[in-house]
Amino acid sequence: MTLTTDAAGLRTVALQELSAICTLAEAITWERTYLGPKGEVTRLLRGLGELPADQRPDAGRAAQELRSDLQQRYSHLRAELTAAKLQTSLATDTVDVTLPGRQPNIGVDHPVSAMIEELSEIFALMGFQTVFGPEVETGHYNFDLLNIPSDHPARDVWDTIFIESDEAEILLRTHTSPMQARVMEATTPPVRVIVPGRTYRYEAQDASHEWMFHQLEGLAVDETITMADLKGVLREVGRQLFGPDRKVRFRCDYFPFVEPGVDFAVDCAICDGVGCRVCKQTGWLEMGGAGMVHPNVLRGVGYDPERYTGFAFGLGIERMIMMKYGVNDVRAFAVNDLRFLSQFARPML
Ligand code: 2NL
Repeated sequence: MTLTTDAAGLRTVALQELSAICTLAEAITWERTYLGPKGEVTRLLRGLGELPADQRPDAGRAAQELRSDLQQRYSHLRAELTAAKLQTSLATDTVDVTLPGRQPNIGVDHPVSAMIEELSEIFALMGFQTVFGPEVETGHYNFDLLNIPSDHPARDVWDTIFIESDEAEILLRTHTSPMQARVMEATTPPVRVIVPGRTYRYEAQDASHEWMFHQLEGLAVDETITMADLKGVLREVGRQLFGPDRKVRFRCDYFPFVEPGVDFAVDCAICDGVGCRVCKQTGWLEMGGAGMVHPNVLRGVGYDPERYTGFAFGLGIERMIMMKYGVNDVRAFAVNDLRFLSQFARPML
């Protein structure tokens, strides 16, 4: 068998195989088998040197022709298969650009944050600034300036969480009033602020008691502030929060930092004051306490009680949410269970 026949035989086999190829992968394998460095055509070309000299020119020409012919056919087929593959993916891997996108889960405010935000907006419209203060306080700001003497039961270790210290009396604030005392010390009236934030009590926990909860206290001091301002502001808050038809009730109460003192309640929006589970059949929901700032408190921060008067109030944030949405266990706020928290999702503004 001469090398020319060898070239012809190789062509027949190679072309036969080539005609059966349907995929790019098959084409690449074919190219390696015949045209690659260890391929059949390459082997044929290398064998030329061993032929008798008179046969070399013809055999060489035949082998070169075979190589360039196969190379041409290969690149042609390869281009065809590449184009076909693109056509297939264009037809099947379609993207419908008119479909709505997937909604990313961006989360929602914690109900406590949302309630603080809602109250801040209500008070801002009445001229109150929102300020925040330290959670670690001194007995001076948390008690002394608020007219709570050293023998007052609220100062008892059973109510206050103290921080060990050799110097001053350091504690976790039991209300946000100390920050209001700080604001008064630093400002000349008129003063109109609210202070929302965490407060702490050494307390056994149950459905209505937590050792940490959020309070919002407010304060207005000026030359002509009266009880009528207190009632007007808190009545407006009750209605903004629970609806324009609500009634707000004031009754006498005692707090050492005010005189006179009151508690205030809104008639239950769930039963319209008739009595239900949420208002415990009373028809009223207790919102918090308030009163005219005690002259001792005004004097303590350097204000002249003959010239200035003020009102102050305090309410519990978790309590307010529980009343508004009918939550029956305050402990739910600290658990971070998404089944609870996601119920308070508000549409984004
Ligand atoms: C309640 C009662 C109250 C105040 C807080 C206050 C603050 C200053 C001066 C005078 Cl700086 N008073 N705050 C007054 C009355 C009641 O809170 O039941 N809170 C949840």
